[in-house]
Amino acid sequence: MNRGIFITIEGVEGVGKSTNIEFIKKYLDNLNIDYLVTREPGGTLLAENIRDLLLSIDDDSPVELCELLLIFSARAQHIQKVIEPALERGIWVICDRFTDATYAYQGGGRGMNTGLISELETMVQGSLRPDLTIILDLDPETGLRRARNRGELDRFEREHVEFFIKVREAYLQIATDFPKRCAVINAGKELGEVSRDIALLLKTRLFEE
Ligand code: Z5A
Repeated sequence: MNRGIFITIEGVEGVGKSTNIEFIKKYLDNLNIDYLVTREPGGTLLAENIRDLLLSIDDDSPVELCELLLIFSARAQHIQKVIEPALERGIWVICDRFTDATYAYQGGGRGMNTGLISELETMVQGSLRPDLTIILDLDPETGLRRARNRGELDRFEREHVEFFIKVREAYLQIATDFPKRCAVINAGKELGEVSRDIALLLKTRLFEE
């Protein structure tokens, strides 16, 4: 049996990941491909509890190193319990954020040492890397406007726009550094156009190579 394909979706706040994952699900349904959709931080009971700790706002918010280690703790659980078993069984995994988010948010946004992130990546993931990473690109002000229409803000959503500008720059740098794995999609277009661009990308990257 062929191993499943591992696809990750990334981008700044409110860029439309959840919306476009719904489109990807329909696309794969039409092709009768077996897949599961999951997210980070999260994807297992324990990892979702860690997510709550990371996003909640209280009097003892995590220091940067604590935040980074919590993210990789959740990831270790998620990989061993959900992602790897699915891929081994030939099931495709569509993941809303993965380690590129750590490079972008903790590395780019917070300015943490990317060498440390890379060491943790190797420790937690071994050789596991996504087969395809879709980076939805949007100016952060538009993304924040979209996201903030939804109501109460979590700990990340309260960051200033300058933080998200650095996050976006880090994502675009990742796309430049890993052109075979990553593709940048302009998420500022009308939703139907974004979906069409994603469909074309999936076709060319996954079914024509
Ligand atoms: N985080 C981290 O720091 N380090 C890590 O390693 C990881 C994560 C893995 C939670 O992530 C936080 O964790 C995240 C970074 C941190 N915080 N931030 N920022 P999350 O992915 O769960 O949270 P999120 O970024 O806040 O996702 P989101 O707000 O759910 O955004 P989205 O899924 O990208 O957007 P959406 O819900 O699909 O769309 C937002 C709205 O825009 C919605 O009303 C749509 O109808 C609308 N939309 C979507 N597309 C369009 C277009 N094309 N035109 C117009 N309107 C649109």
